[in-house]
Amino acid sequence: MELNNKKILVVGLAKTGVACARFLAGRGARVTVTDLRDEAALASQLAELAAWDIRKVLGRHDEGDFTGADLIVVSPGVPQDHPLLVNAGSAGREIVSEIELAARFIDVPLVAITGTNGKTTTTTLAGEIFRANGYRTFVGGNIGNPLIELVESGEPVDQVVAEISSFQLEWITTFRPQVSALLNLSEDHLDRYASYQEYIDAKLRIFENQGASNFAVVNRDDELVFRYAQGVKAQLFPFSRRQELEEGIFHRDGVIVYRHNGREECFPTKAIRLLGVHNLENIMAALACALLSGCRPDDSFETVQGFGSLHHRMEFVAEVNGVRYYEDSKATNVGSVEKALESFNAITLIAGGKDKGGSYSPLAPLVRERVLHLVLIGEAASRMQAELGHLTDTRLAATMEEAVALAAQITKPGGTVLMSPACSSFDMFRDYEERAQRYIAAVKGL
Ligand code: UMA
Ligand code: ADP
Repeated sequence: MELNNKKILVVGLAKTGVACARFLAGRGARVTVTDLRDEAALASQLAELAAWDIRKVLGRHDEGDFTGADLIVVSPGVPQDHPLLVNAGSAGREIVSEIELAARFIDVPLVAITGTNGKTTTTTLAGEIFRANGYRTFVGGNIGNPLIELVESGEPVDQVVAEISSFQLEWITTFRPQVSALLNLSEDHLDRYASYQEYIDAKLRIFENQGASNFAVVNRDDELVFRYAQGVKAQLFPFSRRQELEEGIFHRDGVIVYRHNGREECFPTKAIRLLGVHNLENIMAALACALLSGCRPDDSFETVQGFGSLHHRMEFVAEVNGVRYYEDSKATNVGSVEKALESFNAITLIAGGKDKGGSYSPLAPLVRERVLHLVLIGEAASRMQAELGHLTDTRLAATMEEAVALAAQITKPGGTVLMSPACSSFDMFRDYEERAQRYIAAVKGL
């Protein structure tokens, strides 16, 4: 792809925009970056671009920049139906996402992992497995470091493992992973998509350009995933916790069994440190991606056994007065909270935050069965109260500190206090990490 002297517009100047602008300018493109935030808000991003000759349009977007560009590179946070993008598309401008741009310059095999939940855990684990097998591996994508950073650095690698979000898939045209994995589907990001179907369709694009020489690793137990998987062109490689498979990877009686082309490998799960049934699914998906790519079973499984849980995903914080406190700040949708509730009994659940527009009612059976007290915070509190409040003792709290203090007062010894919000954090916190830190500090202060 020739970039020299091309007129390229980068939309959004956060992590993705900075990395793309730098890469493109380095390849001789005439780059304009534009962001709705102003210069003051973007001081640190601008400092990163100081050495480059890049035009900036900040605090607004100008239509002429869109219609006049040879190529537009869109950050994931910019909605696909933005009128200026729609107009530019109609005017025949080429529009790509950062993963599409990066993939055009990546010539080593790519494993791409998506799904509503478990992406980061599975991507991190798969990356570790490849490394343990001696592959020089770049792990990136939605996990936090754009793939274009790899291309910009020119670092030699043998394998890329990418966490991929629905937003990043919106503007792909040729993005074609050797192995794609779809872990699960449940409602999320309905503040961005007009319907659940639109979100699902974006996710399914991970398989769009794959062919018969590629693999699609899919959750056999997730009805929606498996139904849509029937349409893919890649070779289907299912994983299942519930059923034995002729071709695929499944769990039965404490053993993970991998079957491919008549070969079978068995891995006993006894010594695995990652807890929870959902993590069994993440492990099977990561193993499938690695083994289908040529990793060795023994080194791969050794890595699985040594892998502990990532921060802010059902993490134990402390025991105070006989009550155990857990922190699951990364649970930003209903699907992830379901898994957390399935893991404990006698729960005081602290939930709420920025509402993403989905329904909370899928939580009703578990709330009725396992949640003794529900403490709600944030913008979503009133809607959650309306949908779930009648099922259990429900209270409102103004801050995280107040929520923890209240939970400590009402939870009996032997119980569990779980912060698993089902919402994003941006109404009260900078991000999910700050939300976690505030909860941990409040618990430690008890
Ligand atoms: N903006 C505009 N015009 C608009 C809308 C937004 O100019 O109409 C600007 C915003 O002011 C902002 C920028 O565009 O400055 C948006 O940047 P961004 O949100 O794309 O932020 P990045 O830092 O580039 O982060 C993105 C991903 N963000 C999102 O998908 C929202 C990061 O995923 C990802 O780690 C990073 O690229 C590197 O690939 C975050 C995320 O929340 C962690 N992802 C979602 C999730 O996991 O649920 C999908
Ligand atoms: P993602 O990157 O997709 O957000 P994470 O691995 O960061 O996934 O986990 C996010 C949340 O989802 C955490 O609360 C975690 O406990 C939960 N989770 C992890 N894996 C799964 C899974 N396979 N199914 C449902 N929930 C999961």
